[in-house]
Amino acid sequence: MPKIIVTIPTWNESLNIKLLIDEILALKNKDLEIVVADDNSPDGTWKIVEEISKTNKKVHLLHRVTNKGRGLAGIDGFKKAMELGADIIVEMDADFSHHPRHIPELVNSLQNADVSIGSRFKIGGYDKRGLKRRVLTKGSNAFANIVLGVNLTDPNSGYRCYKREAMGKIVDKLKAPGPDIVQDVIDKCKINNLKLIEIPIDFQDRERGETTKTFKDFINGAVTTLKLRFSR
Ligand SMILES: Nc1nc2c(ncn2[C@@H]2O[C@H](COP(=O)(O)OP(=O)(O)OP(=O)(O)O)[C@@H](O)[C@H]2O)c(=O)[nH]1
Ligand SMILES: [Mg+2]
Repeated sequence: MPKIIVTIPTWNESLNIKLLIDEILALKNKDLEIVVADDNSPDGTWKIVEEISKTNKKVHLLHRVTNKGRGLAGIDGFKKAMELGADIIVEMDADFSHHPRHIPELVNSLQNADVSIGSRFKIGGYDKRGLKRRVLTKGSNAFANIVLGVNLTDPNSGYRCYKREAMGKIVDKLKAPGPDIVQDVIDKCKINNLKLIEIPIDFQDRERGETTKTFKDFINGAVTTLKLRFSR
């Protein structure tokens, strides 16, 4: 069976991370492992993962102490998964917005694609957040589609699944330090002609822990998207 590695970037997710790891392991896939890429979170998220990893060899901690950032941690998580011999790499958030129950479907859909994306807006999917966040995401999605030349219902979704070969083609080219990593990945997929497929997901707002997302992140995402397009 292919080896699946689920990568999770974390910043202050002490209220979520153990629950999430338990849910992922409850999928009972013996070929599945987890890499948590934590930026030395002040709330001790990394200590929780370190403890779990001592008794469960399927759980790996990437304890980052320099270059904090959602994107940089995500890239390091991908590299670690490649090093560990992943055939398939999943990336997801730690706050249960991305529920682990979608992992099997994302993995199975790679039979017809190089990369699969969990979409909040494909028919059958659902975005349970408030109107303001939905409108911002939809606007940002439309912008990414036009500028990067893709046609996806949710190009900004951070719930994704990659074949090893696909990840091998893009990982060394990724540079975005922050949440703009989602657009960077789409740009590299497009440049490398990777086949993308979308799977509807139920997306819910975080219930525990605090948001790190600011309006500045949305602006920065748009600026990065333009820079990516014009540096092709
Ligand atoms: N390693 C690392 N992870 C981060 C950083 N910032 C955010 N994350 C993680 O990236 C994922 C997405 O971040 P969120 O804060 O949930 O961002 P969001 O989903 O856009 O916004 P909310 O859910 O409203 O908070 C979560 O697992 C965070 O813990 C960071 O600087 N470093
Ligand atoms: Mg979130």
